[in-house]
Amino acid sequence: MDFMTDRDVQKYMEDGYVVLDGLLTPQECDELRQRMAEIVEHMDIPHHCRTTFSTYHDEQLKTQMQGNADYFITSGDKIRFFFEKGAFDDKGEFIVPKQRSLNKVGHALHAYEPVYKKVTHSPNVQGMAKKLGLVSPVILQSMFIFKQPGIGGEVTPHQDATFLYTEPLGRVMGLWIALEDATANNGCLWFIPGSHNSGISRRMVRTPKGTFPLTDFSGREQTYDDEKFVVAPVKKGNSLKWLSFLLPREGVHRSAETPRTTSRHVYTFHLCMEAQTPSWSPDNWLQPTEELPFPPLYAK
Ligand SMILES: O=C(O)CCC(=O)C(=O)O
Repeated sequence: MDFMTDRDVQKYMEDGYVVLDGLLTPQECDELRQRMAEIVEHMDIPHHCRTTFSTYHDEQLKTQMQGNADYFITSGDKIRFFFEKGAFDDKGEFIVPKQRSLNKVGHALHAYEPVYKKVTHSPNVQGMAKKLGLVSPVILQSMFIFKQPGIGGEVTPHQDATFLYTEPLGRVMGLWIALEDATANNGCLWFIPGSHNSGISRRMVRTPKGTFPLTDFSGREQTYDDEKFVVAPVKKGNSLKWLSFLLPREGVHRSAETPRTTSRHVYTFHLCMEAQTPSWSPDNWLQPTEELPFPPLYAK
């Protein structure tokens, strides 16, 4: 039986996203989390690379000025660490346990970490892409997102196509796998069904070589009616698939008064529909490199 049914495909096309049951077993989820715990245990981050991650533009600029400016933009073919705001003191020393300090690890787990590679190329994932008629999809990037208890901001409403732009639009899709139950309380995603039909209004682009900052935004984020967001809880081992111009946001507005009390670990990666990438924008922050051309999904 197909892992993704005709009904799932229809829902995905209509709403721009669909929750799919049973991509991974609980044991497979634990295996990915265990491997990440080992990676974090051994991470060695020079002070100048202690880079916080934020979806707010002014905070991104501040980070580029404070840190190693190209730490983010050159992370597409590496495994790098991005921290929560508030993880370090003024001297760059951890002020929270390092296991609780990370926002995400990215962006090439799918290429260099065997357990992540196996999941990314698994028969279910390949079957899903085939069911959607993708002839030669490639993997663009992958991330482990932590959503730590007690620290960290929310993900503001955004469209992935702002960061991963193609012409025509709609060639990129995300697969987001819950490694723990993702609920309205620990920061599952919310979507506006059908918002993939209204295009994008903002892009993050590389700036000309030799200029600073290294990336900038053109256009501005649309404003959205909060009431229209629909919650998308996902059980451990299940997954969410969405189109790149759909709008995810995290549901709960986090502040010092409302800290998250449990983590919400996910493994997520993005696919582009074709191996030949005439549609892949050279202005995107993420570019294939000699070291790591975008790998084909239909390979082991
Ligand atoms: O998991 C999250 O909090 C954000 C995920 C997301 O927006 C993405 O992967 O593009």
